[in-house]
Amino acid sequence: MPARHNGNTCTGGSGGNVFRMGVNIAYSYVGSTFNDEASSIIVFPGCSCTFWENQNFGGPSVNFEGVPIEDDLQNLANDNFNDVISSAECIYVGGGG
Ligand SMILES: [Ca+2]
Repeated sequence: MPARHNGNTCTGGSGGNVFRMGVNIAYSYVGSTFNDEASSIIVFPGCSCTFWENQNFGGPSVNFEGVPIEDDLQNLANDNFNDVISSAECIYVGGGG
């Protein structure tokens, strides 16, 4: 079943350690569990999420717009962002889901 924005979070996933980000929220540090550990992320339709290599929104960044595709899984390795993200921001832009 495709992931869906549920009004409370913009990212999620299934199984294992899942980093769930709220809507219209930014984390200057994603926390020790996910820092330099995330390999993939699900961005729900209607959300726009940006991830930075360094804390405090520093260094290179990558942006994902949630689209209603099968499972919405974004492989961070495709953007050379595997195991590097340290800060993140997600906003709800609407129009998805
Ligand atoms: Ca990092």
